[in-house]
Amino acid sequence: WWSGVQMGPPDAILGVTEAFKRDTNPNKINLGVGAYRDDNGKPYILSCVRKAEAQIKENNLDKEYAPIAGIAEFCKRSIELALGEGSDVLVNGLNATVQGISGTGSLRIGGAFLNGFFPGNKTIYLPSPSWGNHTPIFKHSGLEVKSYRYYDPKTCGLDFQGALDDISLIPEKSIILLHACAHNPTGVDPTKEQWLELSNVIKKKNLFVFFDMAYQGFATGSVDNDAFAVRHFVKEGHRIALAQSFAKNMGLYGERAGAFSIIANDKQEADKVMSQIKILIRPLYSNPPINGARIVAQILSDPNLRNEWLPEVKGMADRIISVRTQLRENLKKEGSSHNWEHITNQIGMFCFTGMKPDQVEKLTKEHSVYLTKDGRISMAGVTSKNVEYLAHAMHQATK
Ligand code: PLP
Ligand code: TYF
Repeated sequence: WWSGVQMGPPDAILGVTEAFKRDTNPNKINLGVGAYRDDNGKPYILSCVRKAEAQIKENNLDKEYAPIAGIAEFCKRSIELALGEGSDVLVNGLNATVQGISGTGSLRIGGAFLNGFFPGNKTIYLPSPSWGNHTPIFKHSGLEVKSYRYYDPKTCGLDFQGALDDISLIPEKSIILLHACAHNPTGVDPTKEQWLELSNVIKKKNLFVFFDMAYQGFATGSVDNDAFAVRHFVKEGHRIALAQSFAKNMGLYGERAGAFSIIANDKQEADKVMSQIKILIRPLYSNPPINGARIVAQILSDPNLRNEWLPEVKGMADRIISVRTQLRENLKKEGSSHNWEHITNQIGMFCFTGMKPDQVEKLTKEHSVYLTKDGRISMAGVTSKNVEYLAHAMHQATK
């Protein structure tokens, strides 16, 4: 039956880890996948997560199926984290929120809902570049995928004028995807003033906004700061879609805890939307996994655990900010003549280094430093122990 099946290429991001594992160089560094590591290069389990797990265990809960829309307390706490306590949307019940299979699954439910019910132009405009999985997720959902300018390779920063120009050319009633904070892969976010302008332009064009918030807390270390764009757009009357992930900010990668929300005009509309999202979920996977959602709900609803969580997210963000500085300093020490300012200007988990494909190849082949071909490095894999080696390798590959 399958003799006609061709071998597919490895995943552009996860394939990097496979290559890394095959390398026997003891100095090898994996800066491919965006997963947080502590300063010893080890996966990090938050202490609030350990405590939540212990509390959950004590409660001796059963393993019954979750409802189609997931664990209610998880959904309520997730959207509250995004919009802020006391948000009008929550007070008036305007949100239809379901638990998704982490950020990816939440984006996919959103894609399915928009494909089924969006009354406008079923095309989603992504920033260029965007997370590599966005295009296949939305194509798989049946949407058409196009892009708008976002990143300027000349400055390794935001091409704000290019973005405004391209957005003003998007047909009215289309869908636009925005990274809520800590843009992946570039680490380049709009400033607060630029968000205000984007909100105005997008409103004028009557575009529907789909926010992808996979890094709340990871950009600045504050979950409230990082929700600025989402909260501002909602305050300005945008009726948004939102995908959330707890993979990064709670270190729950494999638990697959996330949420998808639609903000509707009124409670009746929200209820109708909710009913249709459930009908879409049922044949996809029936209902979501319970463990990660229980952990998230426990942390967000217990004031002690929540107060333990917030500094732990900040701790992760701060460590990344600190290794950015260390990397820049070490490149200077190496004598690199390039301008590496963007390493510290960019934020979140990634640095879009501006290294060209041949330099990336050199870095991997000659120095066993693994990263994606676009020159993105996951800063979360840089430590005080490997930063010198990394700077040396980057200097050798780029001089
Ligand atoms: N969206 C963006 C921009 C991401 O970078 C990621 C993860 O890297 C995700 C969504 C979703 O990740 P997950 O499905 O693990 O929550
Ligand atoms: O590093 C990145 O950009 C992500 C990481 O299920 C990732 O692609 C890996 C696995 C996954 C979701 C995201």
